[in-house]
Amino acid sequence: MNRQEVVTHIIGDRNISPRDKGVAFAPSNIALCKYWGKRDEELNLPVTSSLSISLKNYGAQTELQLSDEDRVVLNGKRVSPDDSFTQRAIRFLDLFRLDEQMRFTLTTQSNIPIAAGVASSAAGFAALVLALNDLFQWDLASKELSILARLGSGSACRSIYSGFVQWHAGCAKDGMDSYAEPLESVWSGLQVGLLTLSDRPKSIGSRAAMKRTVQTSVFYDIWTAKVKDDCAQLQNAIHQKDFERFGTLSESNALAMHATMLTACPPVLYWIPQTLETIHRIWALREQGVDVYFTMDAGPNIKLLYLKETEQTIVSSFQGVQRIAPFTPTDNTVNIEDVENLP
Ligand code: 2P0
Repeated sequence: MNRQEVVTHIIGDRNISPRDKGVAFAPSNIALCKYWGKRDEELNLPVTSSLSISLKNYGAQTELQLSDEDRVVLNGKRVSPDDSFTQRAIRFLDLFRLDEQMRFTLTTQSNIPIAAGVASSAAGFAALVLALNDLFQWDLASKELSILARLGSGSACRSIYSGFVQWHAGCAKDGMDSYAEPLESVWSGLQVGLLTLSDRPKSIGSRAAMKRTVQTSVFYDIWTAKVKDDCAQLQNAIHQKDFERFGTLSESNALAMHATMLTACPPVLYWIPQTLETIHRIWALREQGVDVYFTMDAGPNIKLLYLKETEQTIVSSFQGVQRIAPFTPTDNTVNIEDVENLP
């Protein structure tokens, strides 16, 4: 199956009657057990399962309307049709047009601290799928929405949900068993701290980097075995609220992912000197008895994991840390002041 066939299979013969506009919010997410490598590039099918935490009210608020031409508006500004973001969004929308004339205006407000290396495509594609569901009144189940979001960007399938989320790798060729589901656990004291160490564009995108890793890293098979183990153990640690275990596993998983990149050919290294300096600072704090761990994605920035009771130490030890409380009750909308205050 290709992407179009998956979409047709899911939408089926639903009574399609677009309303004036579709609106939706989706949170960004950070993987604790990472997705790094695909078994199918067209359908974004992963080699392994992964586990993430959604960032509450940090994400993308999207509005989708039928219009006379395709337009993409991001944080109040029209994005050029040549821009890679616009092209990716329009290619995705191509999968859902009812006829050749159908055009869309896609308006997205994002309050994700993009400079901190939090993937914006995950929240963006998840919000777009939810907005399509609203526009066309498909009334799809979360599992189907998750599969559609995956076709836009792999990690977007996790951004359909809040809280802890597991993406099942699946094994079917058409990917119908590769979707995300929320875990029931709530961990109200858990905090995520975003540390922006560099806002420079990365030398290689994650899509190309993961492909190179799968093809050339001699560690890749070891990585897939480790992920299986880490995902299972992380679920236990979350269930038992064992923070030391949770932090140790998340940190180890992120470091192992970077080890597969280092052993790719040519190697991929996202770290900068400040990355290493910060890791040493985190480890020194732990030596002093402060419960703080980290995770990292395809970039040089660091995401701290800590509990509410440690917050004061975190704030005084890491200047400029952006604090996110994934389980604190808030209303699930984008705070426009945050959008305006983005760097
Ligand atoms: C993750 N990352 O699990 C991992 C960890 C980056 C490091 O998912 O090609 O934007 O659209 O499926 O989802 C980033 O990759 O890649 C990612 P595509 P995606 O969050």
